[in-house]
Amino acid sequence: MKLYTYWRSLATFRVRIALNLKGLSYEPVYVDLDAGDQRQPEFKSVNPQMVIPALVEDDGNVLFQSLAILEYLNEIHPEPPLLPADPRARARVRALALIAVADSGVPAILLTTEATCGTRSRIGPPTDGSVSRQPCNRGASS
Ligand SMILES: N[C@@H](CCC(=O)N[C@@H](CS)C(=O)NCC(=O)O)C(=O)O
Repeated sequence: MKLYTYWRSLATFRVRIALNLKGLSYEPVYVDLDAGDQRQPEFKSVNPQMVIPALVEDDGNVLFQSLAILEYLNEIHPEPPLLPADPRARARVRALALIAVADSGVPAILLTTEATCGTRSRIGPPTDGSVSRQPCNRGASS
């Protein structure tokens, strides 16, 4: 298997964790997001969505979207399981996963930051158009 990956990709990190938990070996293929390699034809032919992760099986089958990859890996390699046995616990794990995968835009980051840092006033869309690299100013008051 080949995993298209990059060091700062949280979505790919999820897949790497699952592969490692299940003891599955893979060949990493690095896609330099900072250089824009995800938009090059070589990678676009692997995943037209131009995002990582992409997991390519030995027969050439391409999997994409981290949660779909996790579910697939869990189905073909059930041990150790990625989900708990209890249905309510499974729902909770799925909900937490969906926060990360589906709701990780600015509003979710603001709410998460408020919950963990006690304030949301130190984070928000910068007014100068830049990207904030300061996710949490723990303990700071507004
Ligand atoms: N929902 C997707 C998110 C994939 C995604 O956004 N990947 C980022 C890296 S974490 C990416 O490749 N970004 C490329 C870009 O922004 O051009 C998943 O969970 O797989």
